[in-house]
Amino acid sequence: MVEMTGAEAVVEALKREDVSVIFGIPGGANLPIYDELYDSGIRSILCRHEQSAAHMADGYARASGRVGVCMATSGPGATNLVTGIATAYMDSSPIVAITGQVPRAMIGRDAFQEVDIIGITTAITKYTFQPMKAEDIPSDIKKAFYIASTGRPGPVLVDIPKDVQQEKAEMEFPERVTIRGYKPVVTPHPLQVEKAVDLLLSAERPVLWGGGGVNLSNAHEPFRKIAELLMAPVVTTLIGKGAFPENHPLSLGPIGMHGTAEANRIVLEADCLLAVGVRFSDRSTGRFDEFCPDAKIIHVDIDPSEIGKNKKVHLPIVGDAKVTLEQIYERLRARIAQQREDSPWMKRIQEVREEVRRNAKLDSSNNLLSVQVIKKIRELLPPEGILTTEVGKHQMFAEIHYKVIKPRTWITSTGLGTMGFGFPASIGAKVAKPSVPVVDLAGDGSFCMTENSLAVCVEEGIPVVVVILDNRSLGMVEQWQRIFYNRRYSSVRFGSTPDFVRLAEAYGAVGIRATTIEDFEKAFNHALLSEVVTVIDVPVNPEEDVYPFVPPGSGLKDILYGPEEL
Ligand SMILES: Cc1ncc(C[n+]2csc(CCOP(=O)(O)OP(=O)(O)O)c2C)c(N)n1
Repeated sequence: MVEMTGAEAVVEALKREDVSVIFGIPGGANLPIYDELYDSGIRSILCRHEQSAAHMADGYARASGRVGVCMATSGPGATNLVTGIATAYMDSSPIVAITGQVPRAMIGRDAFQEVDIIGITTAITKYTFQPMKAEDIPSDIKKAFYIASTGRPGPVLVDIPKDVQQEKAEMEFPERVTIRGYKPVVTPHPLQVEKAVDLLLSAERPVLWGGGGVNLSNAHEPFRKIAELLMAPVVTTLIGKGAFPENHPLSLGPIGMHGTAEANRIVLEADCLLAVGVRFSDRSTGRFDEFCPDAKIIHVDIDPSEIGKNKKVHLPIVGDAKVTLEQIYERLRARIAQQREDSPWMKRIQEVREEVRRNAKLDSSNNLLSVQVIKKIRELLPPEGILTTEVGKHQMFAEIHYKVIKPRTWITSTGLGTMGFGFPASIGAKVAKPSVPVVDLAGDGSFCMTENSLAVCVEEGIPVVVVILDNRSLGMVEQWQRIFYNRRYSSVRFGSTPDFVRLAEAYGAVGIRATTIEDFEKAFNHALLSEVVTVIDVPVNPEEDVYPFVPPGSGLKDILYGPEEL
């Protein structure tokens, strides 16, 4: 037991969690904590907007696999975090958000900068804490980190009234915490594993489907080994890119609205689907009733509430993806006599690939500057380099054309689809992995939402590279208005956009404009070596559209290869 203030206890508890960096903005209600941070040795990155602070913590978490921490004051500071917290929640990213609250006696009295952030975030956090006594802080923070990082990861909020931060108490820092009613099941039931092995062995057309859960539990190796043993093609979700190397011969890429044509075609032909750490989101499956109609579906997930939520499955397995896949692999290996290299299934996959290639004649996307830039980034960025994206057409182009080779090198907002996420997330990723190059692929609309984080990069010496595919419009929405609303462009074209080169320079960053692929290559190589954040503005044609795609409300089989089919 040691006597200290609540604020001292917060910082001590963070140190005990090995927190080396926090992203945030101070204000009246969290000043005691910021005062303790002053000489704590923890790096405190001063953000320019709390939304970005939460995205930075999220990017840090996704790149490193550790918990990211963000901080805000009460009221508007706390509400500004909300989009970032919801983004992390939808993509199961472990962050701890610490907010200041008005003093206890003022709660519920409409005090200055008071907001019920616990009430507001209950639906978008895994859990929330509001310590009402200073002595509760050490265990509440310990629990917050434990809950955020175990089971299905997610955001946890700790809201601390200002006078609790100032109060002195005898503190006890627990080494371990147990929480009643919270016991994530890590080890799968052996009978279910055995049944999965039976199903996979009796399948003629098995497909593996990897989601964010494979990345979160670092299950890449057993996932790959099962695919190779079964000679089964692998598809992923959008967030699951990186679960399996996309340059592997068995990889077909992601399924879904903007998945690859071959992945969308083949998954529907499966007679057995091993779905790992996916949530069967409508964006991936299209119409639920038309998704994999003939397949026996095995669903592995650590979160039991995911099982059967959107799609009935034949074999649920609750467990950690890595532990479960390792067990499935061991049992499969013991029972497989020979690999199925020239099975009819492998021949069929080849056939579909060739057919898609022929159809791709309709798809002019290979000639588009956006796609050329994305392929060039892949060519020039080492496999361990990290790409974050914003949300829009550029993201969907990247979903199809950017091959993710290594785990945790692809960071994008999939569940919430948050514009303005990618740039701050790239900053968090670079802080987590300073020695690897980090690039944010942006649309001009998205970048304008959080561009003020350029100041953070310059001040803190965080040299990320931002590539803007600049179509001077809200491109994704414009494409939909072009296709589904008869070219009635309602509030999607920007009459005025900043000159991004001069905008970057105004912040003390480097700005470069590239109008050809050759210019881009030069600018990008230069940016990779730069010690200052660089913004490369690439003007592109607003009418470069993303194909193939599955229209909303359709099944995956209704994929469109090009505008000719509309
Ligand atoms: C915060 C937020 N607001 C609105 C949307 C809806 N939305 C989805 S894509 C998009 C356009 C994105 O434009 P831009 O960032 O320029 O990328 P582009 O599509 O042009 O590549 C919009 C407005 C969103 N996803 N997020």
